[in-house]
Amino acid sequence: MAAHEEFFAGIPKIQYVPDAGPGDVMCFKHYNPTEVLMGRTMEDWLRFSVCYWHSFCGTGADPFGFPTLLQRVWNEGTPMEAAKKRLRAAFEFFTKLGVKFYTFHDRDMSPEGATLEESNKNLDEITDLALQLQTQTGVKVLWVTCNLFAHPRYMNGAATNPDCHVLAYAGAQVKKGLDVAKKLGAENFVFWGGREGFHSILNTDVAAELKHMAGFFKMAARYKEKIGLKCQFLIEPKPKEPCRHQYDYDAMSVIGFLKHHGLERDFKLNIEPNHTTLAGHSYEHDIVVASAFGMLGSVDSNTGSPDLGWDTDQFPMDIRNTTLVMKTIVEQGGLQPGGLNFDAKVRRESTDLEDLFIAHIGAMDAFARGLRNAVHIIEDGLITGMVKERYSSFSHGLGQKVEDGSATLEEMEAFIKENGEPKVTSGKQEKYESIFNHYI
Ligand code: XLS
Ligand code: NI
Ligand code: NI
Repeated sequence: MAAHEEFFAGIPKIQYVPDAGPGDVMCFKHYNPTEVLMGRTMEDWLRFSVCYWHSFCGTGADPFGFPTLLQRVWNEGTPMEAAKKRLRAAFEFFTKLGVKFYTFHDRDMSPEGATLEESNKNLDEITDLALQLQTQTGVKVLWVTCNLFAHPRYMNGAATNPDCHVLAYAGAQVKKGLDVAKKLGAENFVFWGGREGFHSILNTDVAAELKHMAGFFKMAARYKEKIGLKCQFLIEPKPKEPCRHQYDYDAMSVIGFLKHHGLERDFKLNIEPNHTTLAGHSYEHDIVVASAFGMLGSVDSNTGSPDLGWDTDQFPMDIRNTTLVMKTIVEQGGLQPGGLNFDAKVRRESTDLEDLFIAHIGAMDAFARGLRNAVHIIEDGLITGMVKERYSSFSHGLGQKVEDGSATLEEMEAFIKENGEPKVTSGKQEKYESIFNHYI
């Protein structure tokens, strides 16, 4: 292979150095990929993935200011030249970081052309290179998604657009996206409904839009079947931004939508905690809810600043949060074929190239610690035992009949006549919190 420009010169492959000091931020102090915990390697439990759009297309520009991340030389040149440089830079980064998966939108991998045919041709050319780099490095696609929100044609939505012409464009784009997923062996395919929602109820037919969206997903499921694409479909809930109201509000809304339209066998959920907190829930809430329904497919591991109130996509560094997330993931037996995708960007003030490494390493270590803590909690069994005991009245007698759905209101009445008033039982929240803190 011809020698290519090195984008992260001076940065070697990141190593696991457990006894490194507090100031050593260019090594893993907790993430030890080959270490086995509860019968599986850390690498397998965590399935880390780097996202293409923030880490390789982001410039640091925001609605108030110009680009700040000026060291991103891979953004230079014609759009197609930049697309190739960016891909090479990205694979150098994945390899040095030791991450085995990446995620991308069709339009951040290659530029949109003047026509659909031209956009598809660009995508063919760039994904040829992606396939070659995947083969060389062993890095795989965790998921692909189509950008159905940035182009002006999608300003009123894609699958929920009031104009079928726009919906058709989105369909054509998704068809190609699924072909690309097959070509690159993507393990999942994500639908994030960027502009599927509304700003004013006055100009919106909610029932029609939801029906069209369900129909759109059915077309995608049929095409996936037709081309023999094996990946898992995922929907990523988000409550607001860019629309005032987004249809995929949170995990529960999406699960209700999927079940209502008979789509629950075709889809799982990709949960992004920064979206969960925007919906007014706690960080781990939708991870737990999705998992409770057997619908947790993957995680966009990031965090927000609830004090700012928008999708800030920061790297997840909070050990309490990562512990709660990993507890749910381990309890459900892992995330595969999903993973932990860093849908996160360095702050626009974090302008050094090495900050991209520091951010990912810090977040990977935060998740490795979360995993260790979660395994510790689960193996000790103290909290699990207490929760089990709390629900023990459902394991026999009347409780068991409620559990299996055979109980009647007449039996409830007879039970109360015989047993009278229930005794109050402490919820013991502080005890649980105190025990949880012991593991952090
Ligand atoms: C935006 C979403 C987006 C999806 C992919 O808020 O998080 O980045 O993950 O389109
Ligand atoms: Ni996301
Ligand atoms: Ni997001």
